[in-house]
Amino acid sequence: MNFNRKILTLDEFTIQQLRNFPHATGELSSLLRDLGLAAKRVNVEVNKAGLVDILGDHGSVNVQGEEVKKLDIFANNQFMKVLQHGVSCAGIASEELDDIVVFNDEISNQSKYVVMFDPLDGSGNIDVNISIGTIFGVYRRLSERGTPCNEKDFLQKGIQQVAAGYIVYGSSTMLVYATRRGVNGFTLDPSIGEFCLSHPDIKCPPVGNIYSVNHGNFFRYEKGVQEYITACQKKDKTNGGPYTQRYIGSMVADVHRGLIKGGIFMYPGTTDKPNGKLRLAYECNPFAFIVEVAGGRATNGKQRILEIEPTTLHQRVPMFIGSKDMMDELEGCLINN
Ligand code: AHM
Repeated sequence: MNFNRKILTLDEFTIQQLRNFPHATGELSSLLRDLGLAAKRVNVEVNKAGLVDILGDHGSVNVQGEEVKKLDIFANNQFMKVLQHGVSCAGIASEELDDIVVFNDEISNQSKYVVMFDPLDGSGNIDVNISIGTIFGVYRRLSERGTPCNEKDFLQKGIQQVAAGYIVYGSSTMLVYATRRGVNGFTLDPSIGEFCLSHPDIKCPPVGNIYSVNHGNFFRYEKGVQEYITACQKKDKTNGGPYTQRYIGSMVADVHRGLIKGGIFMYPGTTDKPNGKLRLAYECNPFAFIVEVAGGRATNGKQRILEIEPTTLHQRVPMFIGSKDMMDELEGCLINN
């Protein structure tokens, strides 16, 4: 057998990281291993989606008033169960569930972390074979260990995250996660069923040439946003333009591209939906954490995403995220209008 010694799996990597912290308990590594396991299970089903009868509307409507696909439910259950059976998570909140789930058993009550996730973001793209993803944020619980976790543990500012990450189920499947120490990306090698380190120490380029926004809403955006979009279109060769517009409609894929290549992703408020569409807890905060650690920025147009005080589990916020210089230019337009 040809053994490639350069390969470092997700588990090996997180264990190596532990060596930098002599007092670490390994709970975060174990949590990341659990999330990786759930991701592999979901990946198998996503890849089979066109073949089996799991594809299509499940018929029910989630707490956001959106149609739920079967794969959403499958993914939700996989992440929830794997975390419940692990030793590091006291409870979860999910886009698919109205309320938090408190695991409340002997082991879980001793666990250090709670996890918030969107099990399958961009699920409208399942039917047409376009990238979708999972997003997660990990918080140290505020409630006392030994007791069940509670809602306060989940209503922490994004800045309190200890780790955040996403999985993109695309042309290949990748898991990217950040701690305060850095952002690292792992590509799933299907031949061995392991996430292998493929993108060490990701840095978001300070500028890119792609802007990503739903153009159909242009006339419903505030003036400053319109001005920035127009500026992207008007750039010429002297300032790296004109920028290219790309919008997959899967935030995970759109922001992932910006993180790797440089770029900006926007989901602004509109005249009819001033808070936009994206959820603070399990869409915006994890990405804001990852992109900031990588050197980029994320705001709601007025305030850093990570500093927004959450009031409810499923609250929505406008989202602007990406390369630092592009975010600075956007803010210039927002302030002037
Ligand atoms: P979802 O929770 O229904 O999957 O919606 C979230 C997705 C994001 O991934 C994406 O950026 C956005 O919705 C696209 O919305 P729109 O079609 O309004 O542009």
